[in-house]
Amino acid sequence: MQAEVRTQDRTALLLERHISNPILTADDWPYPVNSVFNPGAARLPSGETVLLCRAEDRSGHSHLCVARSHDGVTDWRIDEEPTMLPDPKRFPEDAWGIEDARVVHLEERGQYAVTFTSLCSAGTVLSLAMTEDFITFDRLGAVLPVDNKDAALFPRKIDGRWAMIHRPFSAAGGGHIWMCYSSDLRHWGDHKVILSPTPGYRWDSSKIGLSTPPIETAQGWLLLYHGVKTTACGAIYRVGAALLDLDDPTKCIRRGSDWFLGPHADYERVGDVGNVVFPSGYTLDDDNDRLNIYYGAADTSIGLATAGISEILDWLNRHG
Ligand code: BMA
Repeated sequence: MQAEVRTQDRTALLLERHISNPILTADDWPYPVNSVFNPGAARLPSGETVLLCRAEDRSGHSHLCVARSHDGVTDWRIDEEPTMLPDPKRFPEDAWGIEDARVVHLEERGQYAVTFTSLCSAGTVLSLAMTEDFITFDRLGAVLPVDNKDAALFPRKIDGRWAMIHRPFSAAGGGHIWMCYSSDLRHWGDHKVILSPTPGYRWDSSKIGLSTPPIETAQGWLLLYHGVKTTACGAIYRVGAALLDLDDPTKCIRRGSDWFLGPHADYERVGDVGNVVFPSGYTLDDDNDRLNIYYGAADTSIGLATAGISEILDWLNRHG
């Protein structure tokens, strides 16, 4: 995929924003929505890119909607109606909407695992659904109770069990990134904190949470995560990286000291929630190195940024 630098900003050295950004907005939708952002992503065996987008309707609640494209940038074919609506009759935790899907291909099962947040008066709940075609979804219900979000599975079992990253809210100090394990995808245990907000008034001091699902590399699991800094004008959401041990991902081998993608372009600075970049999905090019990172921009539209895995690992070596 060809990407071009749109602006020579401070973050463009590692990640290149696509010249067509934002690549998807509410204006592209075939039915009325307020905003589209925070998509899960997958590349199908046919090479087609599928985004499972969060669409917020004019009630203020969100649902998930599929957009497909052959090149992952243009000519999106968007489902004419919401693809996955909240289903509060079967899943009362959906009462206030569903949002922020992360998509992971589980080769062993021939399925995609979709983790997403369900919202209700009790709080935010982690839900899981399985799909093979992004048309029908088999919902497994709530897998972790309130208050939790920003979850994704690992694409393969680790030591014989499925593994998942999640982010419970902590009244004691923002959000920390945790891991847990399951034999059947329904019952999760052995929870352990793997990354915490950095102490001090730094870019990731208020809270952190998973961005895209973990990416397997020869050096370890590459984890992109968002960090939040709270300022007098509200929160700033930026993105950094860490590397987890391949055999035991609860061990962090290296963590970047700085962020490498932050709100800079107008569409990231200004929107329903300004100063937010929120990557939630990626696809990999045929060279097995170039990442296409799809992100929510200012909780309003969808942006695309590309980077080489080798470049991010090299950056981590220098900034870890
Ligand atoms: C987080 C999530 C995201 C959102 C972000 C910025 O807590 O709710 O869905 O994009 O805040 O508003």
